[in-house]
Amino acid sequence: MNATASQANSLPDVKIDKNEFKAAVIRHLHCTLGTDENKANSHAWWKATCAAMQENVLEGLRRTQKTHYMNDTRAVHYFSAEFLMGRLLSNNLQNFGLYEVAEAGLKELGVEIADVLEEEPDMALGNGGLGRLAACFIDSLATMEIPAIGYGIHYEHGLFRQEIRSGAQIERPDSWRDYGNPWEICRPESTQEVSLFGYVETKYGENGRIQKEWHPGSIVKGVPWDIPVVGYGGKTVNVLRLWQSESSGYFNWDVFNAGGYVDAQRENVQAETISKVLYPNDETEAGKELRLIQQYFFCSCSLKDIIRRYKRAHKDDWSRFAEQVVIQLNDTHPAIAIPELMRILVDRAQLDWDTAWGISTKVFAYTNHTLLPEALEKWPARMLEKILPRHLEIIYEINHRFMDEVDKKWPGDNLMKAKLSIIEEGGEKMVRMGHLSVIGSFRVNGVAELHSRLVKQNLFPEFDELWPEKLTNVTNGITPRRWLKACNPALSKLIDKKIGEDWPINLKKLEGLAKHATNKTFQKQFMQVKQANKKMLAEEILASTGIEVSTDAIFDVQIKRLHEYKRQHLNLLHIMALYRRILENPDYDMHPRVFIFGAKAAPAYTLAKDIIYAINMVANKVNNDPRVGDKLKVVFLPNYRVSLAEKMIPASDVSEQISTAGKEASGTGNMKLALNGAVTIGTLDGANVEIAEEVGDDNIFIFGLTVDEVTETLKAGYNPKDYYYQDAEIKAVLDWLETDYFTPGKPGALVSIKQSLLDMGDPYLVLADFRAYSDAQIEVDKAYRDKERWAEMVIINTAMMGKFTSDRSIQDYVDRVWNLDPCPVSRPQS
Ligand code: 7GP
Repeated sequence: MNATASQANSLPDVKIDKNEFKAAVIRHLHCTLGTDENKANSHAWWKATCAAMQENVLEGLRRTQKTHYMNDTRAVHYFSAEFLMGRLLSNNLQNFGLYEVAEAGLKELGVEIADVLEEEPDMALGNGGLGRLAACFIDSLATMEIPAIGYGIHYEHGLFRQEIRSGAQIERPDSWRDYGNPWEICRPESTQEVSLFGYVETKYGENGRIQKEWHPGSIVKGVPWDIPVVGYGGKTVNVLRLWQSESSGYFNWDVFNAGGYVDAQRENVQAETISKVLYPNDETEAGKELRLIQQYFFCSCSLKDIIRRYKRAHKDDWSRFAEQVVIQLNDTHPAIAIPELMRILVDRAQLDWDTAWGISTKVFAYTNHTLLPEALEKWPARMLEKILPRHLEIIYEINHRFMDEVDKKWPGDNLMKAKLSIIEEGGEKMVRMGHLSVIGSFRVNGVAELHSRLVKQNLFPEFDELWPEKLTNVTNGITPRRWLKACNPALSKLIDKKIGEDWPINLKKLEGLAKHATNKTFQKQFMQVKQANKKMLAEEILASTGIEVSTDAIFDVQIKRLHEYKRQHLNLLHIMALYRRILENPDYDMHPRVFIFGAKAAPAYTLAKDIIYAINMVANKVNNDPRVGDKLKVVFLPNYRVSLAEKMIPASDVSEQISTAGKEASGTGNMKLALNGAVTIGTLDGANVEIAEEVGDDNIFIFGLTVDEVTETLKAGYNPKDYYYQDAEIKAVLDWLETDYFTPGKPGALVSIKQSLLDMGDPYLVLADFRAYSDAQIEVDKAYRDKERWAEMVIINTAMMGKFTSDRSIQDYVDRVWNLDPCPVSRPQS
């Protein structure tokens, strides 16, 4: 069955009226929280409202699980080390169609729903794009009524909270569940045990077969917490299952007997550290033992959970396993699941290797999210040998057999073997998790057309030659429920009136807005919504930074993790250039603009932190310079996170997507901003290319070197100093960084940025693209000043984003990777 067909009748249909809702909230205020209406603060109202909602959620969950069990359906299992969920209350209300009911009900109780929603801490169990994509995908899976389960880690602390002190980033621990989280349910009955360390014994079985037995050095427990995932319409409620580590009480007797009492205890403490914190790295490999243990921990728990469920229906008959189970690996972080499944099938279930491999390679599919070499995971073989000795043996066996295959295709070609081997030789022996993932999966995808082409051409060309069908593309998407309907209620209502209410599950319908793009009345209505959203953001900016901004200015937004390849510093250099132009010519002709940033830097990424510092120092100077007035403002909003994105995106006029071509795999913020009527200024990178195709060249500002030009420029021996000496403005701006103009009394405090661009070779071609960027910004300025032209561009952007719903991405996975059917869950007749 086609998944979209089943969506047709999945508009919200839960029938609860205002009075029932109020009664449920009051009941929970009294009976769950032990307080009452007179005493309750916003936090208590939030918890009571969640508890009232959770009644519907859990009923939906029960019914969904029963339906899936009865139908013994094939299901997709989304393995991801990150799920960046954000807040759930508003989303769950929206998806059940109860938002207005709750709003009105709470109002009658004397409570503003906005205050209640603000109480919820973000579930920030992810770093950036990869984690948020996983969250959008499980929303779509539930909405499309596809049997699916997300598997990950129940981090005690999610991504750090960012504070800005004297301009610099400070990391504070995140504690999203300090006072309990109302959505999650602990399932101790489904606890799993995970083995670590130890050694492997080789034995001979009865049939003379070699048997391997892993004697682990320690065992930890994995306790699952379930977060219900409510689909739009409230019919299917899937589960996100997150594993928390606990000590198993298993005692390391060897260590103890040898007198190592403290060491033996330490292992118990270590057990609990496994799920303690999320690694705050984005696009960087974190080569740490604990990280490998985290990865193995959640993969092992999840596989055992899947197998337990499978065996309930199929006992020891493994022949149907690959028909029932597909596992999507969200990047290589869960790649260790491949040898783990092989271990279970070969060592435990006693299948022969070929049968086991036949099953395993029909189960796994892998998504690649980056081409950056520093993000391609590799583990020292030595580390694997210590932590997972049996898995290393299995990886060697997989590799050995694969090398035979390579030899058949390229006989005697040892260079080719070295290139394709899972094991990287030379220095310290390393296990390449990307190669393992490609070899162990039946399908591999990139996340945008351009990126997938580069995966084929540059990253895995020989694999593509060996298995021409394996590498493919699935362009990313975003859930329009959270990223338009819930975060931009005013625009959503305007769209409802114009084209009907079912666009959240059929986003292509937005195209119906295009024919009104030149209609004056509609333009006015659309821009009034934008203006109102800008006013709300201006208040937020004032409250959190003390900076006053005019809503008549262009709100120009760059929100994403801080990384050199994303080039926030290109944006910054251009801001400095504008500042200089204004100082040199007080009549410099430009429409007032507010440049707004949101970004976290990995704590160990010094240059990224320096860029945050520089943005804040420049902001400080510019915002307080009377010669500038309202013409130019710079704002860095601290602690960028999902809930802040939900406030910034609806209020944005310009979307900065300015990565070096070939570096941003896709981007998803670009889609969210365009969907909410921001116009993109961007390079031909990632999904920008596809956004440009959808909106047309007149409705986007494309600039800069293309992928091919980047390659040529570097090949020709790129010298950033040529740009420095030839472009007086570039020189002046870079030299400015060396003075103490922005950092009084601290000359040189911003010099690392200049050094990275001049002395370190400007690896991301900031200077090469500067002039083109600056020229494109002049075009943006011109376009904005023509109110009608701008309104038309804005409407066309919203209208043409249909392709980028995550429902379309999921449909692509369903059709071309997972091959499964939706399983409709019907509501009881009331
Ligand atoms: C990101 C990519 O940088 C971004 O372009 C893409 O839209 C997103 O994944 C979703 O596919 N990658 C990460 O967040 C990341 O950590 C390292 O990649 C593996």
